Amino acid sequence: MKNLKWKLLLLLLLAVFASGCSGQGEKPKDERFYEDDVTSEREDHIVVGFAQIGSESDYRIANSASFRETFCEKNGYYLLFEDGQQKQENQIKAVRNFILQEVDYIVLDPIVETGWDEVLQEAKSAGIPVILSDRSVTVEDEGLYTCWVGSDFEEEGRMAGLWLENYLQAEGRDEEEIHLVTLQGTPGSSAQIGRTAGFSEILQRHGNWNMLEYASGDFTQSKGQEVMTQFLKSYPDIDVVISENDNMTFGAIEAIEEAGKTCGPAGEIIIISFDAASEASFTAMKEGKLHADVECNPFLAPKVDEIIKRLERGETVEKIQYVEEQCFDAFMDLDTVMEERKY
Ligand code: GYE
Repeated sequence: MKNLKWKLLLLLLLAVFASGCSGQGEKPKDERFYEDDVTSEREDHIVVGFAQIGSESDYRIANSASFRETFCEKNGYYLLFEDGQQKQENQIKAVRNFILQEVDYIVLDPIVETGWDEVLQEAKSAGIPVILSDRSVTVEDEGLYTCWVGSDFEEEGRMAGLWLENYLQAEGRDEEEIHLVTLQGTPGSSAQIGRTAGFSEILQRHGNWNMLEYASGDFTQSKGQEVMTQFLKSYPDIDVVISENDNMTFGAIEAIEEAGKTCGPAGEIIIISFDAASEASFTAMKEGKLHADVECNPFLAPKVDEIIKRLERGETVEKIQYVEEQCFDAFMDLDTVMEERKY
């Protein structure tokens, strides 16, 4: 009898011990990956791999800063930041690397829209959600990414076109033959495709608007300056420059001044830009060198953070999430605009 009691007690202890250890043979996902090279700090955080495009513009610098600030350890994240140096192949490598590292989420800012099917399929097969930020992709299966948060680039293009329409009308030039050139962003990028398409919608409404040429300045100041210099050589009678980002605009202004011409409300050529993401854009408007600037909000990381938190709680998220934007111009009280602006 006494013996039986002890045996039962022993069995009970074994059962308790076994249940307390259950699952210990198999380490959680993050631990398996990080056991060699990663400190315990990472284990307690949500690991996010961010495949950034590069550092081609003021927008991009602000966008990277937004990610580094938001996805910090204090906020519960461990951020793996990869700079693609303006090359899609580098971004694809970065995504593959994130998959190998078994990150919890991948955030991708795709330099161009096409060419992502394969690597996104790999992420999907690995069970890693992909959030697109800023630019988007064109893929066969929309299920290859969880959602996209960014700007409505077509709407931005339309805003630029409508601004020009109103301005020319106010100046009494709505019947005049108007010669335009466009400095485009990186060919095939969402920002280039959308802005060109949106502006072209308004362009088509005006038989007297003559678009002389589209050429890419790749969203950089140096190429913007180079292309504008060529435009000025080819066309002596440019009335309007549409420049698909501010850094190309800064280059274009230099090219215009070097050619002995002037632009902005204080000059001859009308110039319209996109981004308004840095003080320099407002300075150009205040100095009368730039007419209008359509805002493109680079502070997307808090939105992505919100999305990840929702996914962590098992909630569903909207597939496309646009940020709100507006158009600024040199005729506004820009000091007040800047003071009241959230960023
Ligand atoms: O306008 C430009 C940057 O994708 C919206 O990329 C972004 C664009 C932005 O280099 O300045």
